[in-house]
Order: sequence, then structure tokens, then C-alpha cells
Amino acid sequence: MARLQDYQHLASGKVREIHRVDEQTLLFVATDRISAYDHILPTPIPDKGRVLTAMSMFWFELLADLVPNHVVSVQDPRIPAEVLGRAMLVRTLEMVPVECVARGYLAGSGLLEYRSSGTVCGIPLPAGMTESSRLPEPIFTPAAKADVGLHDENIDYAHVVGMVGEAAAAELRALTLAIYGRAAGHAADRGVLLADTKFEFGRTPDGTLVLGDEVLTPDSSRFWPAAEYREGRAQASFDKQYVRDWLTSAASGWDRHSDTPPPELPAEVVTATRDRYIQAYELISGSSLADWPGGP
Ligand code: Q0T
Repeated sequence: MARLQDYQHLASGKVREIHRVDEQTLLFVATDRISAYDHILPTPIPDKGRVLTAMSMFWFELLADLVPNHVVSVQDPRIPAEVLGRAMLVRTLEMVPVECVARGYLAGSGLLEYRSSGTVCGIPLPAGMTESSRLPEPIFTPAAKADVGLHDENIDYAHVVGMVGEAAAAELRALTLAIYGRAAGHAADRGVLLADTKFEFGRTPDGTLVLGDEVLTPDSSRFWPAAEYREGRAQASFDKQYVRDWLTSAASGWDRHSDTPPPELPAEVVTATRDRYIQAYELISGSSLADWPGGP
């Protein structure tokens, strides 16, 4: 079996790592780290990396007739035992420098832009919308990756055309909206609203657009329990609500607007959050996490 130290470390995200396996192959590793309020918390959530990997794989397979993806394997002797279940061997792609976001509801940076200009990524929206409103139809709201520590910057479609050209921009928008539509329909059938989600695409040497990164996970998307949806207020997060509630409670002793790092999470918050991630995976995929690689 391979060791992780056999591979050159190429990049770290907040909660992911990428290693080089060979010229054509990367090891994409999801960690158990969790972020909240723009901080990485000091306490990991056991199995979070496995859940996000299993969930991405479920969606890649559901979407395979719409778009090819970068996954080579999640069970291969080149995957070190220490990351089995939370790592994907993937094809090295030439990544497209556009964060491809689809939104069906108004939240986050979309809500902020709407409040200040009545648009999202330059797309005019009806007057009178409010926090969490459902959009008249899903929209493509691209962003440009920002430097570490900064938020991605929303850009308009013309900006995407300037970056990648007319044909690629049109292809990215159409694919993003087609994938969102398929995924949101599947989620809705299971009582989950897919408020928004971010995709990253790359190209193979022959120019084919391929879906990369992790997809349709709670880290790349807003999943809202449909039963609790109410327009005009922030929605409960499917996965992180226990963490947010505890961090903002007096019990944590933490002020999220200060520049102090967040405290360790209590064991009961860790357990409840882990259970929520597993529930989300099992609800959406119809499979048991016990059947996914890397278990005990
Ligand atoms: C990438 C080539 O996830 C990222 O960084 C976190 C550590 C962003 N990123 C993606 C790539 C991929 C993928 N996925 C790929 N298949 N080929 N590069 C690099 N950084």
C-alpha cells in the first residue's frame, strides 16, 4: 500500500489537501476539519471527510450522463490506508479559473448584492425579494477565486466571457444550470432544498470540459431542510447548525467578531454534528455510510 508521504503535497484548502501521484493523477483528500464563521475550528468532526467524499461520489454518478468527472477511483492501491474513504484519485485537469455557482434561493453574497443593487452577478431580479426567497428560476452566478483568506468575488457573465471566451462561458453556464437542476430535483424529492452550489470545471488535454473538485457537499452548497423553510429569515443549516448555535451561545465564551480564534467544541456538539453529516449522506444517497470504504 502507498504512503501519503510518497506523494508531493501540492495544495491545501481550508478543509482539503491535494497531492501529486503522477503526471496525470492527483490525490484529492477531504479532511475532518470544519469551518464556521470563516474560521477553521480546532476540533475535527470524525468521518466528515468520508461523508463528503461519499456524497461527492454519489452525485458524480447521478450526474455522469450530463457531464464527465475527474474521478479515477476511490479504491485503488495508490490510495494510502490513512486516507481511504476520504480520498479520490483524480485526473489532472487544466482548471477553468471560474467558480461556477448556481443559485435557486437568495442567501449569502447573492443576498448582499441584491440588497445593494437589485441584481446578483449583474442579473436583475424582481423587486421585493428578501432573505432566502426562492428565485423565479435558477441563475448562474459566477465568482473569481480570491487570494487565501479572502472571499471569492462575484463577477458578471461578461466578465466570464472576458476570462474564457464566449463559447466556454456559454458551456459553463449551461452545464452549471443543468447540473443544479438535476441535483436540486433529487434533493427536493428527499425533503432537502439545494439553495445554491459551487462547481469547478477543468479540461482534459483534448479540450473536454470535466467536473472537478468535490460536488454538492455541505461545504460547497447550502442544504436546507425543506420542512423548516421559511422565507424572510436565515435558514437552519442542515449540517452546521449545532456548531453555529454553540459558537454564538454564551457557553462558548467566543465573540465571532473579535480576532480571537474559536474554541474547541464540546463532545456533544461534535457527536450531534457528525450524526447530521451522516444523516445528510444517507438521506440523499439512500446508502449507509457503513458500506463506504475506510470504516472500522
Ligand atoms: C485540480 C488539477 O480544491 C482545490 O484545492 C484544495 C486543496 C482546488 N484545486 C483543484 C485542483 C483538480 C481538482 N479538483 C484537478 N482535477 N486537476 N487541479 C487544484 N486545486
